Amino acid sequence: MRQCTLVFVFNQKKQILLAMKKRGFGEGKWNGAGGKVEDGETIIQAASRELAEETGISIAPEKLEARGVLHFHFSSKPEWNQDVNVFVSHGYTGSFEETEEMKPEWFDTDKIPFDTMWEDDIYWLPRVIEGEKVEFEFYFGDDGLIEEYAEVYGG
Ligand code: 6OG
Repeated sequence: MRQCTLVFVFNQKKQILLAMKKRGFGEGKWNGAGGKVEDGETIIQAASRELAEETGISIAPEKLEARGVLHFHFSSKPEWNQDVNVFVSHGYTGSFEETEEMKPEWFDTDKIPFDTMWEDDIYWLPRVIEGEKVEFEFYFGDDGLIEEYAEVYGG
């Protein structure tokens, strides 16, 4: 399965950095920063690179904490199928900026805009924020909504 990354940064006020995706897959949704792992890089190197490209924030790969994997299946668009490797970071260097691809913003963790995010996020993001590691399978139907999902234990 294609490997992708997704990074959530927290600041000293315990706010979470989300970015509005301005184009491409997931356009119009708030999400962490991330993208596809390229040939010749590790998953964690890709996570660090995508975060810098999309938000201007630098976090060394070794400072990213792995928080699990989400397996996404799209029945009518198998080319979208992907494993999304989730990371968090407490603290960062540099300042974030709006880029061509994303508009980043801090949110209080009790005010996360789940209604303008991917439908799956409500199942796992609160647990990642609480410090857990998660693994889920999500199956999306033709209408772009979740048809079925399951938690993977002991993964
Ligand atoms: P690019 O195509 O921009 O990488 N992604 C998802 N994130 C959430 N929260 N839910 C989903 O449910 C997702 N599917 C993909 C992974 C796509 C970015 O979008 C994330 C990548 O960070 C279906 O290179």
